[in-house]
Amino acid sequence: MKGLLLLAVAGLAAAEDGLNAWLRYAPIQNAQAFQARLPTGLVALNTTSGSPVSTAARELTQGLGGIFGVRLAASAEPRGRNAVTVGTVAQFTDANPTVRIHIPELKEDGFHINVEGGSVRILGQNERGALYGAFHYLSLVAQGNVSDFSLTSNPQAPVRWVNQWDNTQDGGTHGSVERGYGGKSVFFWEGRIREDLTRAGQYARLLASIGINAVVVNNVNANATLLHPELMDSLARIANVFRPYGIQLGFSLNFAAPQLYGGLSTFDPLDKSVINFWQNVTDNLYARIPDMAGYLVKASSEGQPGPLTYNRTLADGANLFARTLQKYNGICVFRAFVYDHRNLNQTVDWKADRANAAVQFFNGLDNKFEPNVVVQIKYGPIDFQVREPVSPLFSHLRKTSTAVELQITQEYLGQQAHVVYLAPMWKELLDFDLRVDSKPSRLSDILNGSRFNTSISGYAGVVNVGMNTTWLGSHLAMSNLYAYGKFAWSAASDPKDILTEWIKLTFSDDADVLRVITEISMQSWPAYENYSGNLGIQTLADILLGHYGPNPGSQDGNPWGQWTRADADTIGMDRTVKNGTGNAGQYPSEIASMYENIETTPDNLLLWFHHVPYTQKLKSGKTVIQHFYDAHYNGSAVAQTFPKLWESLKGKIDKERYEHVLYRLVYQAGHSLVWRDSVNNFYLNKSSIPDEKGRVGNYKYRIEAESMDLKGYRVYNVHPFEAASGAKAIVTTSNSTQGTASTVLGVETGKYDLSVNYYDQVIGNSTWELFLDETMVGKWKGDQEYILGKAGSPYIDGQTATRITFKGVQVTKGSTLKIVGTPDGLEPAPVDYVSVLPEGVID
Ligand code: GCW
Repeated sequence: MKGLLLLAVAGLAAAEDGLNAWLRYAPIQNAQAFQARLPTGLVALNTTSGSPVSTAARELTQGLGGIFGVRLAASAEPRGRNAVTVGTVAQFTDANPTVRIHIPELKEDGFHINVEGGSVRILGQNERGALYGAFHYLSLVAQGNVSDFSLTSNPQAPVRWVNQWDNTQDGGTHGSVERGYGGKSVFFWEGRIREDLTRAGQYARLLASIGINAVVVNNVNANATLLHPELMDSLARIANVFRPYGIQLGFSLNFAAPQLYGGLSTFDPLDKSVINFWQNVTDNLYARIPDMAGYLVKASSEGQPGPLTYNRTLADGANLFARTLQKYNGICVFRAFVYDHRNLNQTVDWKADRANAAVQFFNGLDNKFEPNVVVQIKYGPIDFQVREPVSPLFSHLRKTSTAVELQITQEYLGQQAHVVYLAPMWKELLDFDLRVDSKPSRLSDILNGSRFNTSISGYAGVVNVGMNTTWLGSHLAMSNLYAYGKFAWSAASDPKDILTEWIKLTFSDDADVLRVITEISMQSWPAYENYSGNLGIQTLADILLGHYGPNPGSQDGNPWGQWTRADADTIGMDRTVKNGTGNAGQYPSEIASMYENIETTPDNLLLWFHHVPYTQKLKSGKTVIQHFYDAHYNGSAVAQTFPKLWESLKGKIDKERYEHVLYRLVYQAGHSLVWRDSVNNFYLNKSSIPDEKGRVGNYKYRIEAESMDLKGYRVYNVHPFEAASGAKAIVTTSNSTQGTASTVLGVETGKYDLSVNYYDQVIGNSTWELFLDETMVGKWKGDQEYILGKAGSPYIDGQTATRITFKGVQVTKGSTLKIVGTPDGLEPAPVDYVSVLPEGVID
C-alpha cells in the first residue's frame, strides 16, 4: 500500500494500456488521510451472481481497494453502519422494515447516495440504478471527494443507447467495424460471434459506468445471416455478458431479410408472410434474450432495402417491427438517415438538396408511428460534419419519440488520429432552441420528452470501439465516449467539467496534467473546424474514399449531395426559400427567417445556407476567402502547439500513454498543415484571389522534391493537385529501384528544423533516409497504417500526406541534403518537399 501511494504521489503511474479507461481505481494523493472516513464493510442487498447489484458490490470492493487500499468485509448487519450498502430502494426497505429513509423521487434507472462518514448508502430505483450509483460514488471518491453528502440523480431520458457499426466479417469495403478506428470488432469474427467475449464484458462495464443502458451490437448496414438460429444462440451469449452491467442488447435488422434470408419472394412490409416472418424472428430472439432492448433499422438509405421499394411509407416500415416487439416491451428505433444517393444532380437542379430529404420523407407521418417507435435523427441534416445546424426534423416530429444520433467515432473529424474533443459541439447542438411555435424548444428538451410530451426519447451514440486496448484507437479520444454518457444522462452537463473529471480519473489530478489536457481538448474542435472547413462549408474531407484527409473537390459533382457549389466566383449552398433549395424553410418560422437572411445567419453557418461571392464580407469585416485563408492558418497553428504542451507532461504520465499520445499529436500537427495547404491552394486556384498576407502558394522555406536532383526517382503529378506542394511529388522509378533526391542547401550555417513531407500509403512500408552530406539525420518507415487506426489509402493524396520533423539540426551552408527512398511492395517511397525551417518557424 505504502509503495503504491508513493508511486502515486510521485506521479509515476505504472505503464497503462488504456483498457480500464476511467475505471482505473488508481491510488489518489493523500489516500491514507481519508481512511477514517471510509467504509470498512459491505452490504450487498442482492448477492445473486450476475445481478447488477452484485456487480456493484464487486466494483465497490475493487474500487475502494484500488483507490484507498481498503478491504471491504461483507457485513451481516442489514443497516451497515460503517459499511457501504448497495441495492434497490425496495430491497433496502425489505431488509430494514422498521427503518424510514427519506429519498427524493427516483425515476427509472435513477439513484440516491448518502454518505455519512463511513456509512454509505447507495440505492437505485432499480438494480441498474444501484449499479450507476456505485459507479458514481466511486468516481467521486476517486477524485478525492470523501466528505459527507447526499445526492439524487435521475436520467433525463430512457433511451441512452450506443450503436456499434460492427460487421460479422472482416474485409470488404469497411472491414470488421465500419468507420471504426480502434481495431476489430469485440463481438464478431469470421461471420460468428466471438467465443471469448471478455472485451464485450469490459465494454459493458465502461458503458454502465456512464449510464448507458443498451448496445446495438451489429452494423446498421445489417447482415441478414445473423438470423440463423445458431447465431441467435450466440447473440444470447453477448446479452449474458451485458446483463450483469444492466446493459440490454439491441439488434440491427436488414429490411430485406425475408427475401435474403427467409426465402420469401417479397419484403413488402404490408405483406402477411413478411409480417409473420418478422414476428417469428422477434419471438425467436426474445425466447433467447427475454430482456432484449429492441431493434435498430436503417432502411431505404444508401442502397439499403426498405419500405420505399414497395411504395410503402417509412412508418409502414417502422411499424412492421414495432408491432412484433410490443408484447415484449421492446422498441423499434428507426433511423431518419434516409436520402437518395443515386439521383441527386446538382448540375440540372439548383433546388436539389440532400439536407431536405429527412423532412420530406417523414412528411405527414408524425401521427402514423406505433407508440414504441423512436425515430433516430443525426444531429445535422447531412452527415456528422464539423459544423451543421440542428436537423429540422426534430421540429416536425411532435407526436413521435425521437433520439439524437451523435458520433463518438470521429468519422469526418480526424478518425482519432486528430484530437477533437466533441463535447463543446454537442453542447451547442443540445442547447439550440428551435423555437417551435415560437416557444422555447431546446433540442435537449425535445430529447428528454418534456417539449412534446414523448415518452421514449433519448440519445444514440455511434461509438465503434474495437479490440485495441485504447478502445477507440487513441487515449485522448476516450473523453468523447465519457462525455457522451454524461450528456445522455443530463444535457445540462458542462463540457469542461466533464473533461476535468475524465482527466482526473483517466490520468491524474496533477495540476499540470489537468491544465494541459484541458487546453488541448478545449481548443481542439475549433482548431479542427478552422483547418478542415469553416463558415459551414462542411468538413472538406475526401468523401469518396476514407472521409479522412482533405479533398475539397470531392464534395461536388456526384450524387452524394455534400455539395459546396464552389466555382470561380462563388461558393456555398443556397438553402434559402426565396432562391434556393428551401431548406431554411423547413425550420420553425423564427429560425427559418434567421437562416433565410444573410445578415442574421451566423457566420459559422453562412455557406451552409447561402451561396455568395468569395468577396462577401463577414460580420468580422473579412471576406469569405480571406477568412478561409486565415482560419486554416490559425487552426493549424493551434495544432502545432499540442505536441509541445504534451511534452511538458513528460514524467507525469506513464510512458506508454505518454508516447502513444505524443505520436498522434505530432502526426496531427503535420497533417493539419496538409489540410491548411490543400484547402487554401484549392480555393486560391478556384478563385484566383490571392491571400492578402501572401502566404498561400508561397513557401519560402520549402524545397520541392521535384526540383531536386533525382536518381531513381521521377516526378509524379498528384491528384488532387492540392494534395502536393506545387502539385507534384516524386516516386521511385520502379518498385525495386532505390531513389535519391539531393540538393545543395543555400541557407546560412546554423540550427534548423528539417521537415520532410512524404506519403505513407497502405500498399507497402517504404524506408526513407535523410542525410546532410554523408551524415544520416534520420531514417523512418512508412508504417503509420499499423499505428494510426485511421482509414488507409493506397493513393498519393491528402489522406496519406504526412510529415516528419528533425529538430535542431546543425546545417552548414553549401552542404548537400539527400533523401534516399527505398520502395516496398507497391509503395514507391513518395516525397513531396523538404522544409528547412529556422528554429521556431513552422511552415
Ligand atoms: O456517414 C455515413 C457513413 C456510413 C454509414 C452511414 C450511416 C453505417 O459513411 O459508413 O453507414 O453514414 O450512418 O448509415
